[in-house]
Amino acid sequence: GTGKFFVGGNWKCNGTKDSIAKLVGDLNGAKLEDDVEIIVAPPFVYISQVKDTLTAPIQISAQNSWSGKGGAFTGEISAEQLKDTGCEWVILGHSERRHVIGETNEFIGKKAAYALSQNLKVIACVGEKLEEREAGKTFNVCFEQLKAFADAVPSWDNIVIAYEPVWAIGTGKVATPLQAQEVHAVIRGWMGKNVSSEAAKAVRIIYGGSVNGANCEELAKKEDIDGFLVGGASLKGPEFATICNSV
Ligand code: G2H
Repeated sequence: GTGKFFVGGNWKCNGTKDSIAKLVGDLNGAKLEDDVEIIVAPPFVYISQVKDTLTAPIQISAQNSWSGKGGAFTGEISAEQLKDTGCEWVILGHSERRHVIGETNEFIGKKAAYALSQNLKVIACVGEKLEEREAGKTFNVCFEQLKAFADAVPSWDNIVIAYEPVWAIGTGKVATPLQAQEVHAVIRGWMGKNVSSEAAKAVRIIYGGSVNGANCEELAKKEDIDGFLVGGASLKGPEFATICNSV
């Protein structure tokens, strides 16, 4: 894609006030390259703490958002509230929300459209489960997930696509650079056919799933890998900085 290399730290449901203060301190002290766009996604309750203490050139993302305007939706957080607390991004369609919480393609599409309407940028996650890969369905699963986003959103200008094969998430089993590149190229091809050739060229497609300081450099060399979404390794400041600087 055109645009800067993009690295996201998805902290998931981890951290305490103290551990997050330490992590933010490490990020503030890290040397981060200028030619990379970096975001971190803290749990909702720590977003304000991170916003108030982060001095490094890092934007803040949420890990989820409600599918419409706020109101009587107990336990949900609206896109307006995320903007109000200083978030610029939201991660949607993460496999943990799809497969642990049970969010559907359609619901995720609706969330993406609403987030964009409130000027939040979206990290749109797609990826196949192990049995789907083994059954030769990887591309079709990704296409269905992409189509649900495409059907719902007016434009892909403010979307980064994250390809995260479920079998590689938190397992230590990273996709090989070839495996990741293959799917990224196919996703770009799908964008060309189903959205526009301009969007296909411009969109950044980042890889997620057991990325760490040791495997990031080889992955980053691949033509269609435009960055990373990092879980476990993003909880360690120095290692996350290494990943940010991998290109
Ligand atoms: C994939 C990734 C971050 P991890 O979920 O979104 O997590 O790097 O721990 O596999």
